[in-house]
Amino acid sequence: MSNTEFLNTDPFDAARAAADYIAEETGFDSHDVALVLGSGWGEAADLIGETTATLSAAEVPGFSAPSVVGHVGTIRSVLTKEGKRALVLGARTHYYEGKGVRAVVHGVRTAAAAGCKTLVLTNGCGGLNEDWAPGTPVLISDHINLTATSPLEGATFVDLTDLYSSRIRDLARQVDSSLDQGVYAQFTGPHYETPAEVQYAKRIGADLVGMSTALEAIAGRHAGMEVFGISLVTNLAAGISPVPLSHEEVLEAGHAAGPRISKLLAEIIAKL
Ligand code: 8IG
Repeated sequence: MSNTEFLNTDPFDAARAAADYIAEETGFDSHDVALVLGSGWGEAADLIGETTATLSAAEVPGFSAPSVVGHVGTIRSVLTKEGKRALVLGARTHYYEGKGVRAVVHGVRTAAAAGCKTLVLTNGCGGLNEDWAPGTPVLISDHINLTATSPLEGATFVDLTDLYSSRIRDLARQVDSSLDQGVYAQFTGPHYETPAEVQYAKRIGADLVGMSTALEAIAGRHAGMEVFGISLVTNLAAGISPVPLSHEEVLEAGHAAGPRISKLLAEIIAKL
């Protein structure tokens, strides 16, 4: 069976297989908190603690190498100063890769199977609020799933009230009281929005637009984890800013904000 064919079987069996592999390779049967690092957040793992094992994502059952420049294809086991075990997923599969929703949430399900009780989702995204300069971190308070799909299959009716833990958002604001929060709309991408779509997102209540996170958060809640989401606004969304978007600009904003947001994330995780 090839590495990703695992996902054609039961997705929870696939997650179990991946978690077993991770336990074997890292030497730890259980992890406490999972972190998914999105655009701009790649350096964060270094400040969280000591990396005790680094796996290439492509070697772990059901995972594949990332297809986006700026995304890191590793899975790391990190020991925090507080003695927590963090599983750092540098390799997110995006819906636009066309591998299906099971592949998108495989990392989240693997984290749950590895014992993680907390799921920290980070991303780079577009901002609708002009006060948020590129490089501004924003807490996710809720989401709007515009992908027209779900990671859940069958009659799986999961409540998503307070999906994004208000407890952890409060902890984050203890670290930095200036943190704003907003509603994240997940588009499928990979194209950025048109200005009209950005206006639509604004009218239906979105503050942030991106191509990840919502599907993962749903899978995380379904798996019983406490979910925390934080976005890095790397660009003003199309039409909000007078200049066109570019992936280079996104990488640059992420890079510039890197040290500050990494420290922020490390301090939040220390408080969990
Ligand atoms: I980074 O402006 C990043 N990701 N959909 N729109 C969407 N995704 C993004 C954006 C953006 N910026």
